[in-house]
Amino acid sequence: MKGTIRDIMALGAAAALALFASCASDDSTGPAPDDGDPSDAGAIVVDHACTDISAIPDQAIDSAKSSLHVAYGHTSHGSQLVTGMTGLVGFLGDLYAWNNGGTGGALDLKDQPFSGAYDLGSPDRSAWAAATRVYLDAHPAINVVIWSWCGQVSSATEEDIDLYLGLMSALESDYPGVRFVYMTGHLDGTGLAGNLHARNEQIRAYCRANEKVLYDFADIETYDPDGVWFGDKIPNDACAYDTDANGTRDGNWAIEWQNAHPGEWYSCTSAHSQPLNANRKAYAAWWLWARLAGWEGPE
Ligand SMILES: [Ca+2]
Repeated sequence: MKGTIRDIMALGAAAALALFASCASDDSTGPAPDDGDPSDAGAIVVDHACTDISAIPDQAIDSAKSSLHVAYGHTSHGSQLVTGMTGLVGFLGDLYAWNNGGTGGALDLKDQPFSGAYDLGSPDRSAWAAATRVYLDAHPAINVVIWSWCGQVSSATEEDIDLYLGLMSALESDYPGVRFVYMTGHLDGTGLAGNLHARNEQIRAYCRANEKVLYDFADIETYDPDGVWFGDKIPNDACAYDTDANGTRDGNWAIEWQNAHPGEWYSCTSAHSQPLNANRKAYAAWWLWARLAGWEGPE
């Protein structure tokens, strides 16, 4: 199985390059030349603009289910992806089925399969990388590895993030048949002037410059489904924000949107947050899986 995903990605290299800055298909300059270098597949950035699950063709969902074998390490915040994905099956049907092993045509997603580490910062900032190597060596069919943060980006130094990025890149070098998905850290209410934002920007810049795969957790939870941005309103992981710029959070965009749009979202577990946030994490997760399986994005 090794190399499968890379091969698929190479086929879509030109389109992927054109899409690297955004999920939307805004390719007005034509496809970039494909020089045949599989390392030139381009960045995949999955952010708030990648939350329209209806834009993902069923065929792309099926391709993800038939070709991907995902290992996902996370703690509570990161669980939003999988609790959202579980709820999604009840909301939109078995097309979006997933389980450990991929039985019945479902996506094969190993939830928390790693030993010795819990997330990107627990028990320390490097144990996850060692745990990943042990796991991959014993499970060569895995072709996607994704790890989330708990709150450790908030307290990270620039050097801490450099360590993360370096460990990820080393894994990519040593396991060329595996796609490694980077993540930003969840919102913490410190706003655009906070350390979290600076460190997330560091992760984003690195991923774009080095054509990585990024699931932009913080960006996804900074917008409501209508595209309204709350980034300058000190939003936190619960989707609470400051409606009147007095420095105190007094609104909640997810609860407000849920109340205004009955039937357009589904109830599900959403650790530290509202169901809508996990809904959108699930939509973006499927966008990620589809892109990793070769989907080039919406027409
Ligand atoms: Ca306020």
